[in-house]
Amino acid sequence: SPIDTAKFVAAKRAVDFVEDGMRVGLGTGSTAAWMVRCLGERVREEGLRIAGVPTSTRTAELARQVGIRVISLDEARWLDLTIDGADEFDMDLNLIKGGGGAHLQEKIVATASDQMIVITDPSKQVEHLGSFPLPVEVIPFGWQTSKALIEETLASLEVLGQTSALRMNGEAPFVTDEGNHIIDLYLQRIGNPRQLSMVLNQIPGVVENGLFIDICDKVVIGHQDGRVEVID
Ligand code: DER
Repeated sequence: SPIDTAKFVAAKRAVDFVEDGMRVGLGTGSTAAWMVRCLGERVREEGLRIAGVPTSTRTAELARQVGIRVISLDEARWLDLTIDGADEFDMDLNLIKGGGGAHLQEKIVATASDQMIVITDPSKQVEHLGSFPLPVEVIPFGWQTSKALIEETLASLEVLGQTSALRMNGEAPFVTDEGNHIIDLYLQRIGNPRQLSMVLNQIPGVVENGLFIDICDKVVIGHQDGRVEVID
């Protein structure tokens, strides 16, 4: 499909930045899955010697399937490069991530990397973050209280929307790789993402939010006609 072509060309371009001997953070989502497949091809065909640190169990499984040596973040300690997708990016290269429910490990791995490259298609580019619901990971204990505290906090911040919802997986609450829940915030437009990210993470029960501020170094945009743009 055209959108798959856009994701594929972005993923393939990003894999060109991977050098022999690197420790690479492997993102989660459909665009990141194309990246893992392209990286596996380079390992098999060029004998590229890299170690991959996955950001979810499903990425770990795919990486092993395509022949990438998978190690834990604790074994790697620091990474040379992380390549991951995003749900939105603005012109400051700030992101909303977490659409796939993996933003906690993704943010830890991206922060432990010398460089983060985000692979996207044009639908992810926005003037202001916030049209995509902002994921906030909360521990299961007292999650309804956490949700209420989050909404109370929103009233005092520069956001247009004030509603939130527990993310479901069918009839049951969605559960992350760490066994936590996700509250999606419908903010419409985030005026001050840096402030919002800090305030959210101060709320008891909140583990991490999906705003990536000053973490992304380069955005690769794939187009369905095969063109690729790199913004940094
Ligand atoms: O959950 C995530 O953070 C994913 O990276 C998401 O932001 C992008 O997923 P996609 O590549 O399937 O659109």
